[in-house]
Formats: sequence, C-alpha cells, structure tokens
Amino acid sequence: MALTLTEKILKNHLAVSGATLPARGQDIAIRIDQTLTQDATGTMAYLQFETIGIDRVKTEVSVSYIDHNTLQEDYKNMDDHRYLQSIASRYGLWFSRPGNGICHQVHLERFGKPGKTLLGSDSHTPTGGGLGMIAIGAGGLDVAVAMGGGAFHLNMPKVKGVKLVGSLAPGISAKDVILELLRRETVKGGVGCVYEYFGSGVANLTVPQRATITNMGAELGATCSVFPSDGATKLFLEAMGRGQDFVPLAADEGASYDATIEIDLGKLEPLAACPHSPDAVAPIATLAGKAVTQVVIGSCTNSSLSDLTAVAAIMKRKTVSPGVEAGIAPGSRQTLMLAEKSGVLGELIRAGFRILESACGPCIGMGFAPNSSGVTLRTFNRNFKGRSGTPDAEVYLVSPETAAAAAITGKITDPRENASALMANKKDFESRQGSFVRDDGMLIAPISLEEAKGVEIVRGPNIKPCPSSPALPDTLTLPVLLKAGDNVSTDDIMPAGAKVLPLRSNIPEISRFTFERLDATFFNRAKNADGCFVLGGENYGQGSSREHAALAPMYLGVRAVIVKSFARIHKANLVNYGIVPLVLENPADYERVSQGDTLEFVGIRASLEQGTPFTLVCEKDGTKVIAKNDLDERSRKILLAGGLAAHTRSGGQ
Ligand code: MIC
Ligand code: SF4
Repeated sequence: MALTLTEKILKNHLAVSGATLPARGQDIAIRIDQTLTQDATGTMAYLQFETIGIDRVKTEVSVSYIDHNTLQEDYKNMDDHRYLQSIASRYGLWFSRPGNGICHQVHLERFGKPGKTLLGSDSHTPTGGGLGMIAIGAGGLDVAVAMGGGAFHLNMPKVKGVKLVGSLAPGISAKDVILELLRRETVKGGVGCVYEYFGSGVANLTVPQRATITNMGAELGATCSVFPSDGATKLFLEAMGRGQDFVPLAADEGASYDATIEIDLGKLEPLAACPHSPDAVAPIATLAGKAVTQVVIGSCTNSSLSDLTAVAAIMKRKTVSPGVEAGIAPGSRQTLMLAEKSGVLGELIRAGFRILESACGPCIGMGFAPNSSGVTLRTFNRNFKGRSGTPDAEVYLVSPETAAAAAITGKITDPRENASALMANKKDFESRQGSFVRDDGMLIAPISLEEAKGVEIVRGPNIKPCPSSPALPDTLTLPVLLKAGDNVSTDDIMPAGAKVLPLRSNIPEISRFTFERLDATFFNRAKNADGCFVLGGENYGQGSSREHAALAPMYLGVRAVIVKSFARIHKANLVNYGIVPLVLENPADYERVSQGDTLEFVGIRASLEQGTPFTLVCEKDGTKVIAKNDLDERSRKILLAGGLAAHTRSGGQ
C-alpha cells in the first residue's frame, strides 16, 4: 500500500518492529532516535530521568540546551545551568552552552537528520520536520522515558497533505505561508493531525524556510509537520558539513491523505497574526498605516541567517524610525557569526537595532517588553495576551520583511513596496558571505561511560524534587474552582516571563502563579480547598509543552479538568501527573455548570478500568453531566496507577 512520508517514518520506528500501523486515533508506540530539552523544562525532565536509575541515555543523540532562562537576575538560573551541565556529563548527553543559540535552530543546524524521530520537551520541536524528521513536542516526563529507552506513545495522527505550488514573490516569506494556513485551519485545526507538505512548490523553499513553516505547525495544534528530504535538504546538510546525513525521502507515489489543502505560493500576500491569537490572521493591506512602537526579530521561528539577511537588506542605508525600539536576537551563535561575516550584523547595528543575545529572550518575556499599550511587530510564533511581559500591549506576528518595513516607517507597511531593493541588497550580502562558518566550540560532547560515572551532580538550593501525584479514589466530591473560556493557553495556566521562569525547578514556589492571568485569587482559594476541579472550553491547554501547567495544578489539588476539547501535549501531561482529563459529551453542559458548583465525580476507577463514559453529578440539582471516555488503554492505566511515574515503577510500559 502506498504510504505517506509520515506513515513511512512512523512505520520504521514502531516500538514492536514488524507490527502494522494502527488506525487513526489509536495508540501507537514509537522508538525515539533523538531527544532535546531546554533549560526551562529540562530540570524537571532530568529530575525524573535520574529516578529511572540508568547510567547513560539510550538514544542515538540527546542534547540539553540552555536558551530560555538567560536573564539571570540572581543565582537561580545559573544554578539550573550548572545542574543541567553536570547531568549532561553524567548521563552521556550533548550540552549546548548558554549563548550557543535557541534549541530548535541549533538542533536543525547541528543534529537533525532526515527520517529520524526526535522528541523534545518544547512544543516547537516540530521545527525538525523542515529536515524530513518526525519531530514531536512532549512533556519532560515523556522525554525522560524516551531517554531511558522507553517508547513514546501517541494517538496515530491523521495526515493532512499540504500541496504547495509556485514560488514566493519578492517580499513574501515562509512566515506568510504558515500564517495563511493558520488563517484557514485555526489554532485547533491541527489537533490529532500531521501536516505533510508535498507538490512542485516544495523544491522552491530552503530548509530554513521549511523550518519556519513546521515550527508554527505547533500553533495549528498539530502533532508535527514534515517536509520531504530532497535537493534543498542535501544542500543544507552539506553547508552544515553533514552531507553524509542526507537521505532522500518522500511519500510513496499514489499515497493518499486524510485531507488535502492547496497553497499557491505565488498568490500569497503579506499577513499578520493580530492580537491575541496566532490564528487572528489579517492581510497587511488591511492593517497598513497603524503606528508601531516596537519591532523584534528572532525566536525559533524566524532567526536564521536568511531572515537576518532579509532584514538587513530592507534596512540598508535606512535608520530605525524615532518612534520605534528595534531589537534582533539571532537564532544561533553560528547565525550570528555568519551575519557578522556577510556584513548583515554591521548593517543592523548601523541601522539602530539593539543586538540581543542568541536565545529565546523577548519571545518568552525575558526582557525587551513593549511599552504600555504598545504595538509590537514580532517575527515570533505566539502572541497570547501578556506573554510579552506587557499585559495591554498589542503583539502582531509577522515576517522578517514586514517587521523591517515597519521599523523604517514606524507604521505597519507592505514590505513589497521596496521589493526590488530588497532582492538586490540580499544578493549583495549573500555574495559577501563566502564559505560557511561552522563552529561547535560551545557544544560539549558526551564523555565516556567510565569518566561519566565519576561526575557529581551539582544541585542549587532552588532545585526541589518533583512532587508525586496522589492516588485516584473511586469518588471525588469537589468544587469547580475555576470556570475558564475557550483556547486557554499554557501561558494562562502557568505564565512564563522573567519573574516566573526562574522557578521552574521549584514546584511549591511556582504554583503561586497558577492561573494568575485568569484569576489571581486561584492560588489562595486552591490552598484553602481540599481539592478541586477546573472547567474549560475548546482547545484547553494550547501552546507550550510545559508540564508545569499540569504539575502546579496537581500540587494545588486539581483532580480533574473538564472541557469541551483539549490540546494534545497538555492532555498527555495531565494524564502523566494523574489529573483526569474529561471531555464533555454534550458541549452545552458547559453552560449548566458555574464556578463554585460542587460536582460529585462517581465510579472513577470503574470508568477507567472499563473504558466507559465518566459521570459527574451536580450537587445543586442532582442532574448528571457525562464526559466521554476518549482515553486509550495505556492512559487509563496510567491514571489508575496515579500518574506515569507510579505506572512505570509498577512495571507499566
Ligand atoms: C514557549 O514557547 O512557550 C516555550 C517556553 O518554549 C515552551 C516551553 C516551556 O514552557 O518551557 C514550549 O513551547 O513548549
Ligand atoms: Fe524559545 Fe520562543 Fe521558540 Fe519557545 S517559541 S522555544 S520561547 S524562541
């Protein structure tokens, strides 16, 4: 049978080799070749990994990156860095030192390999799909299990084919491709799906352009996105000095997709995702003229050399508008060095851009927050309210070209106005670049097992053990302590930013911020209650892979989350930490339950054992609310055991 590329790679990685691919929606267990973690999720992942009790990671490649917590206002972040470095030495991982760049950009440049599987404790891990990988984001505990050689379980995704034809016109960017898809599919259009790109337009996109597109597949809610591995992939890998890693890959002739979407690259126009959602997409033409106070280039979506070059080409001989503060955070040290060599960096400095370090920085609210009620154009992937650090700022997600055009004029501007200069200047910079700079000086390679055994793990005072999940009783009678709306993001459940991120290794402390953006009283109310439920709408838990958005609620006594629908990674994190994720059978029941109502959740263990629907009884009127049991057998076993750690300890797979 003709298979899609997604199916081919998954088939090659089935945990039970020779098994057949399950039907869509059924549990599939796959072997993981590579893992990545970053510092903000990594500490919890490695605290869990340490409890597995093995001497060395069992993957082909595992990399620990430092890129999120680099503001270092006190000892906490650097303590975490030192813990992570000692863990990498002790257990045979690569370590990417702070300053080396954003995990996804560096992984693409130095480690990604077509046809391999990559699991990362960061939701933008699917960036690797630009190189023909099945690259998936997950919670830290799942990544810890994969490092220990365990399979990764997911629901067999649907495969949506995205047929690309034509090529991008000058001034139009890969960002506009993914924004167009977000416009059509929305932030929940990809839940349970892989987006697989094919068609004659694919060859017209470079690997960094493809990576921009696969990166923001996360915003569609997709499991991952994947491009074929072809001539452009070969060129990229050769430039990285890794030509030997190339293998050609594509879907089989005649493979069929669950759905097909077509995009003519030549017909795209510049787009922006408007506040406060990545799918609130509008053409730049309808926004043009709006005054802008800040412009930032960077993040794992748009910080490659070609992105920086496009910005410098537009800025050539121009200055940042007096009403605008502009900054640039190159995706990796290699990108920064190349930008220096080609004259791009000099041009940006001259134009008035502030050069930020190669890290996540403003994307995760680590500095460079906009002014109050400011309008900021960012080349990033998320614009959830408050994520920038300024609650009333308006964040627009745009291409590097659109951001640069606004930096000059001080207002939203169509980048095609100067398309011919852009193309000529770009060529000029590219011709000055010369040979490719490759420098792994800030990557520390794994040491031998013998040496590793002598390494002592360094633990700062901020690193507290991961709390364990409580056992699940048969009945829970608890209040609904919070009723939230649709599209609640993990930033709403557990904010990030300069104040909160340093507490990622300390659940008791970080739990104070749980749901802070939605209801600042939640922490105190939860502390005073003896357990509770949370009610939400559609696409609950979209965004980040941070398991802190499950761990902290678990720590505060949340026992079940009842919603209209979930985002994939967050639902898995809830299960891993023993919180029951419940999906309303009748979404209209959402209206019947108010914040403060007490619900009696009955026959929990029997529903989990038998896979039958869940029943909740409203105490106020005795009526029933039914939730679907859409959990696969393994998830039900994990919940019965009281979370993944307990399940694994008792010999569960
Ligand atoms: C994000 O973009 O929200 C993050 C910060 O990279 C998160 C990971 C985290 O919360 O540490 C993600 O996307 O998974
Ligand atoms: Fe870092 Fe932002 Fe990418 Fe998350 S989305 S990994 S914070 S650059």
